[in-house]
Amino acid sequence: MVYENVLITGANGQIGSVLTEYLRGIYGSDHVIASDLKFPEIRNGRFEILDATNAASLAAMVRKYRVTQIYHLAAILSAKGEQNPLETWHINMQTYFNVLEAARENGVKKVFYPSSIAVFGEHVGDEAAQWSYLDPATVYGISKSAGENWSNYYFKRYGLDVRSLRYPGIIGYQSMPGGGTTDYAVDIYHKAVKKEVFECFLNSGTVLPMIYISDAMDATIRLMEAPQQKITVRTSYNLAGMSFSPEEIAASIRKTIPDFSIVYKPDFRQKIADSWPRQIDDAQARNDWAWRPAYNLDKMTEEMISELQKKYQAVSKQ
Ligand code: NAD
Ligand code: AKB
Repeated sequence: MVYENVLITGANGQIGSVLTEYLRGIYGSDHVIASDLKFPEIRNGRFEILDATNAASLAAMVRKYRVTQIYHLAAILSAKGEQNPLETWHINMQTYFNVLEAARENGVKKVFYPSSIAVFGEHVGDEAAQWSYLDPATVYGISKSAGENWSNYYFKRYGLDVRSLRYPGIIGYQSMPGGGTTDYAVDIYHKAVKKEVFECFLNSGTVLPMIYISDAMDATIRLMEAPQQKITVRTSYNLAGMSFSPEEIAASIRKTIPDFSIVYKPDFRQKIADSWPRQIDDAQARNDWAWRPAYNLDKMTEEMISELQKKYQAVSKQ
């Protein structure tokens, strides 16, 4: 049997804390090495402190564990990134160069690179096609679109099997988001379940592309397990789950929590949201590796509320 050894950077984050468990379920706990800048609150399996801006440490980690796949999640997201653009560029690009080089020099078979709907900008219109023009408005989006091109370059020049998705805003109950423009769509469920008024940093009608965490995990695994010949996009695949506005998610929540209340106080993140498309055309992903989302807004809302209610009840019993 051929074993895979998987290294995850930025594993403590919103996606990493969930993806790590998915990958451990597939490859076995001993074969998945989670890493981040510090230890997580709860440690279930192998974990290493790793600052991915440090090329030597990253390469040493790849050699130490004979890594065959890297999931590179470490990054600074859209809203937080605007607070320090040059530092964000440095972190997002240097970590990715270090991953690509460590992979190339040490025989890593596959690399996963998470891109974002943030690669699109004001000229994309309402719906982003797979090959729409990329004119991102944030340093985060600029770094992601540069990263997509580097992925394609390493594939074409060195044959490195880099695969990538343009995730929409990810919504899940397991973890909290870390500084993006779509974060409101997670926070809103926590406030609803805690019976608090939700103050939304976007206008009521701002429609953005989003995806439920289970669908995001499914798409990631499907992409990474697809046969090489099925992968026709080496920059990054468009990926769609659902699209909705704050007033639509609030209405969906009220079907279960009728007295839920929301107020709108848009801040600097409104401008970022306004630069992103409302819809994503993901036909290429559907055709190439049979991607289909399983969740719509109401189905996601039901699961989010029920899981968060269980979580908060368990905490209150402690
Ligand atoms: P997050 O902010 O929750 O987590 C990022 C993690 O990276 C954090 O735990 C942080 O400590 C770590 N990190 C930062 N700098 C690091 C460094 N120098 N070395 C090692 N680790 C470092 O982000 P997330 O939501 O989990 O996103 C993961 C990836 O997916 C990112 O690349 C992000 O751009 C991408 N993505 C996320 C979303 C989303 O909605 N969550 C959407 C599109 C793309
Ligand atoms: C963000 O809002 O920055 C992220 C993303 C869509 O990339 N959630």
